[in-house]
Amino acid sequence: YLLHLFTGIGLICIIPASSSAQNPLITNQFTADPSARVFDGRVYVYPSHDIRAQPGKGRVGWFCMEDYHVFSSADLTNWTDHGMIVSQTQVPWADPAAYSMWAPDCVFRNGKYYFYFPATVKGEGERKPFGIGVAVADKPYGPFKPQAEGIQGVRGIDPNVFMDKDGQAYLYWSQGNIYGAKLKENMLELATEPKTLGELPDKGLKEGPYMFERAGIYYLTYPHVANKTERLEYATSNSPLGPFTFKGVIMDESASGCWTNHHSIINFKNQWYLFYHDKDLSPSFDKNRSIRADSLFFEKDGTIRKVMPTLR
Ligand code: FUB
Repeated sequence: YLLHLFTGIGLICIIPASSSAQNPLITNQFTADPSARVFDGRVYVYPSHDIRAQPGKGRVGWFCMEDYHVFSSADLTNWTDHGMIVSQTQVPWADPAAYSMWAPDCVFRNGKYYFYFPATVKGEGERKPFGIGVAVADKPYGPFKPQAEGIQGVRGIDPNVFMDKDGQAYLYWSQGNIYGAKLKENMLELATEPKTLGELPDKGLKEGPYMFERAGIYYLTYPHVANKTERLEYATSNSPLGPFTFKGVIMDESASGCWTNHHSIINFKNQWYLFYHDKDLSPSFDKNRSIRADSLFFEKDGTIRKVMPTLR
C-alpha cells in the first residue's frame, strides 16, 4: 500500500519497504540514472523518471521522461517520494513536448540546492541538441525554480557536479565522450573551457560521469560500451580535471539486464554504496528501469572491488 500526504510543496508518498526486499529501491514508479546525495543525514536520490511512450507522447520504444521526482530515506530501506520537482513544461528553454528529461544531479552550496538536468533545447530545428539546465531550491526536495536559460557553452547529457574540498565546483557531462569544466561561484556558469579528461578508453560510448574523491584520489566513474551494452568503469587522477588513467570495471555488463547502466557513489554512515539501475519492474522493456543500491568496497591500494548486484 502507499500512503499519500498533501503538503504545501506537493504530493508526498511514503513507500514502505516489504519485509525483505532491498532492490529495487522504488516500486511506485519507474526510476533510472540515480544520483544519490547525503544531505542532513538523509540520503536523497534524484533519478530519471521513466514512463511508457505512446503515440503522440514521446518516441515509442525509446526513453520517455517528462519530469523528475526526488526520493529520500534515513535507512536506505524506507523511502519517501517527495513528489514532482521539475517538469519539462516548467523549463523556459526546453522543448515542452520532447520527453527528454534524462539523468540529473543535485548538489548543495551556500544554503541552496542546485538541481542539474538535461533537456532538448527548443527552437534548434532538426538537430534537437541537448542542453543542461539548473533549477534552484532552499530545500533538497524543492520547490525548485528552473533558470531562464541553460548553461552557456554546454551541449550534452548526464550532468554531474563535484564539489572539491577547496570549495571549487566542477561540472561533468557527456556527449559521446566525457567533458569537464570548472563552475563559477554562482553554480550557473562555466568558469573554464570544457575539456576531455585524459586516457579513458577511446572506443565505445562513454556517458553518465560521476566524480568523487577519497583519500586524495579523484575517481571518475562512468558507463562505457566496451562490447555490446554498458558496464561501469573508473579512472583515477590526482586532479579533478585529470589527466585520468583507466583503472578497471566496477560492474560488469553481464551483471545488468539493461542496455544502459548509470550510477552514483556515496558514503553514508561510514559505508560506501553504489546506486545504479536495472529493469526489475519491466523485465521485457529496458527503457522502463528501476534503481538499486549495493555496498561498495575499496581495496587497500584504493582500487574498487567489483560490485555484484543483490536483490535482497
Ligand atoms: O536515461 C536516459 C539515458 O540513458 C541517460 O542519460 C544515460 O546515462 C542512460 O542511462
